[in-house]
Amino acid sequence: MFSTKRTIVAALVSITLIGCGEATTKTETTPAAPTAQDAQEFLINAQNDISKMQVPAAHAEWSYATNINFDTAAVSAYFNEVLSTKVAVLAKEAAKFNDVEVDEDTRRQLNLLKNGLTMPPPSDPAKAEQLAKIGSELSAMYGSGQYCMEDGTCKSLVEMSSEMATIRDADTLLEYWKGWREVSVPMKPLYEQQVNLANEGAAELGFQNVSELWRGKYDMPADDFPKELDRLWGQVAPFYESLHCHVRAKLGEHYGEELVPQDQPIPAHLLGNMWAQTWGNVYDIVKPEQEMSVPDVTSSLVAQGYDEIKMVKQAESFFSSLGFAPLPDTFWERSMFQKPEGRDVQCHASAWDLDDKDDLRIKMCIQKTGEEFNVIHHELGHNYYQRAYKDQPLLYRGSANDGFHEAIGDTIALSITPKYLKEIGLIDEIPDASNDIGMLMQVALDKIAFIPFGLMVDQWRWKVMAGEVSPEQYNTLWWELREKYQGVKAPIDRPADAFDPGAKYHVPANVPYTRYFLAHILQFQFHKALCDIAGDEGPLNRCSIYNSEEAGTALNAMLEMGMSQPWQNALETLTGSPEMDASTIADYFAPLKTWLDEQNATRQCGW
Ligand code: X8Z
Ligand code: ZN
Repeated sequence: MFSTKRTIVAALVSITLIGCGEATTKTETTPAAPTAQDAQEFLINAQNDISKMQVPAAHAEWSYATNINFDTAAVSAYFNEVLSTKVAVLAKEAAKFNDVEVDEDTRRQLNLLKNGLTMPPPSDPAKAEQLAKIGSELSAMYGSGQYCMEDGTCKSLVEMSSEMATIRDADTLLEYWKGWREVSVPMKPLYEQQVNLANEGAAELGFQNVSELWRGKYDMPADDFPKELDRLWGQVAPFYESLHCHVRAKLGEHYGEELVPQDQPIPAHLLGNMWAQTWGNVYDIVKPEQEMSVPDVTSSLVAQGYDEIKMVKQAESFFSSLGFAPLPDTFWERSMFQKPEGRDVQCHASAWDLDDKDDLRIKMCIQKTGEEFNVIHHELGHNYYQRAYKDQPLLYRGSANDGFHEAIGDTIALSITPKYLKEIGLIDEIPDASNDIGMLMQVALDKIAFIPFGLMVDQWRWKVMAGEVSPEQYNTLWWELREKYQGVKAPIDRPADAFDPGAKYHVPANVPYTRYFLAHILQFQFHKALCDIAGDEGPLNRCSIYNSEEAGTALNAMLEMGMSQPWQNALETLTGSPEMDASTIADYFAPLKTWLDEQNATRQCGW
């Protein structure tokens, strides 16, 4: 749908929702007692209006994200304002048909129009302008952010992130951790204003606040959705706690228990990632003592001279092996694969569909690592999804729910198994089953460690948007949730003016985050379903669907539905069940869970 399409995917979020062009007179002449036919005509006109302006808006946004400066900021803020204002007007008009008896499709499209915006602008033009400007300012603060050290040298987020993956000196890690969080201090007053403005816009659309709007996009009542998340988290939490327990113990051995007390949350700077959201980079510290052969994709990529383009071509060829058409020439001409010299760009990876036809692109500052090889698959998953639903009506051009969009490329990346790596010549030998604990550990450090982070970000935002927490408490609440869900703590006392949520891209960029939590559950369900279809009877962690056109066809059948039906139907189409379910995760990692429980037998777990 228009709102999600460039949002997530393009990760532009706020602008994405920008919607449409010239006002039509048709909608204004709708008779006093509207009919079902009026509703259909209204939807046709609304979608035409939106699609007309979406393309130039997307170009403006692309120009901004790949070249952050005063002028590109002004143009993208302008389009954001105009389009989101138009969508808000149409969303209000859609309410006229609330009591009209219409068919299922019409009702679904009206509803999608009503709740499509992410940060709805108030109808007061000055306030709408203000909201758009704040959005682009926050985004620039993040994209051009850097940390300058005492000796005057400055480091970008990409540089610090890449160093934090391998640095094992706690002082340097702390310096970078702290340094990056200086970028978000000035965001706080803007963020506060933005919450108030978007809440005003949401109220005009009939929502209590932005929290209710965001929670209401999942084909179930907004208040039931958090319960669904609790249920899923309940399925994973015991496994997460086992992993946490082992990782904390090993970090304690490495850094000393004074730095890593064994009855407290883990200090957030020691996990190999700027936000402690994935832990795969500390595999060397937490790996099993018994020697395990685990493919080191980073070394193989480097040894074989892969450059950025070759990494993307390799990812494309996986999709081709499933029967997906190759990416268009324009993808290679127009994408941004590397950080350009001499200008600020938004390095956070994103995938774009600029015209709903075939102008697909990715924007990344690719690092030559196994981690980034996965991110490339993630981004291409968005592009193939976008292409699959491009012929749906505009309001259905989106994923079944936003977690689906985030899950597709990750699902493919779960098929980057030793068998596949050998097939494409990245490794010589497939390690035997005695190495599985090591390999499962490597995957769990990224996928399982992420899950509570994926959950807590919007637990924070929902409370903020609902006004349940005052701005003075924003940062305190952030750390309460980090401790509660992740068992991770700030390594040092946070200053009163800190705004640590702003140091995570999706907060200043207003990209909802629950989608990634859902994606981490869904991708295992998708992987299992596709492995079954591909006829792979081995253990799930060794299954690769590479070269299975049957799996590709089944996947495509779900992708091309877009959001034309409730996500439960889309899920059922691929997996046979309409329920999100984390029990596949338990199956996938079962041997690791047993191993962790043995390791933890004499440890005091929890925090
Ligand atoms: O933002 C992303 C993608 C773009 S949609 C790179 N991800 C989340 C993050 O980086 O925080 C993927 C996993 C979680
Ligand atoms: Zn994504």
